[in-house]
Amino acid sequence: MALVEIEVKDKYAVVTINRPEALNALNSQVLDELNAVLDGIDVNEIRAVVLTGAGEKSFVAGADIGEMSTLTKAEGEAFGKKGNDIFRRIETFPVPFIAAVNGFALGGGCEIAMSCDIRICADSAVFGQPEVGLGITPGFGGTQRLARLVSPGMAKQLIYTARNIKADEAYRIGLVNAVYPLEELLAAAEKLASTIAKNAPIAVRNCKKAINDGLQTNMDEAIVIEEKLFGDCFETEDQKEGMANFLRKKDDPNKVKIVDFKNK
Ligand code: CO8
Repeated sequence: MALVEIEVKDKYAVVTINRPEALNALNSQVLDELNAVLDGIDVNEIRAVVLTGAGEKSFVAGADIGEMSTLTKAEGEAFGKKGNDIFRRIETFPVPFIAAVNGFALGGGCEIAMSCDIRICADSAVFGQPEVGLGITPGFGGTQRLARLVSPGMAKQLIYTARNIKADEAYRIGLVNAVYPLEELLAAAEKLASTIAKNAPIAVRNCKKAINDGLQTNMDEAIVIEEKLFGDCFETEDQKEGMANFLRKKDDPNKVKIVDFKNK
């Protein structure tokens, strides 16, 4: 059985971390399989990805504590880099990722969710960075992404105390965009993915890059990043058809149609 599964749907995919007996904890094999799944995603076919965990209890309960317990300093750093490289791939992947957090999202689980573009969760979800209670720092981007996603003060409080929070608090501090009953979560995530997948893929991709790259720099440089990615959309088939469709609609409302964007 694969530890990471991918199911391709209509222009989007659902990727499932499938190690429920260990609450989907991330060991090296899971990370390698996740990397291979990312290698296999054809962005001409798949325009959004839902990431979730197998079972009803856990999204991802962190990096594998058993595997980490005997690491040397150098091995610890290498393991951190392994996770960071993959999570950074997700963060910069040319299609949006939606984390459907269906339970525990602790340590590396919270961190992989934070590398996704959008997080929604079940009302049973639990988030936290318990690392300092294990004698380590968050090592898959938690110190960086949590401080950027919520406030630095809130990130520091959560990380220093190693306190877990429930879905309602995660929503209140802006860590997730919405909370659903568990049985409705995946459908909600897929609906979001499907909605995104209907829009012009080059434009969506450029929005992701503009937001991500712009947040790393000052406003003067950020608006130049936007200008370039905005300009990059012009002369594409999708831009021409998207705008022509609007203009046809204006002439004759009966001509309204959903544009079948080609990613060209
Ligand atoms: N690693 C390995 N195994 C795990 C993990 C994990 N993170 N979490 C759960 N499991 C396993 C348990 O060992 C258990 O296995 P078994 O049945 O063989 O004993 C099985 O999953 C079920 O777990 P529990 O029996 O503990 O289930 P409970 O419902 O009682 O508790 C909890 C659920 C609260 C989620 C509990 O399992 C728990 O606290 N898990 C650990 C959570 C945690 O601390 N996560 C953070 C890990 S550190 C991390 O992620 C750092 C990331 C950066 C790494 C950088 C590297 C340098």
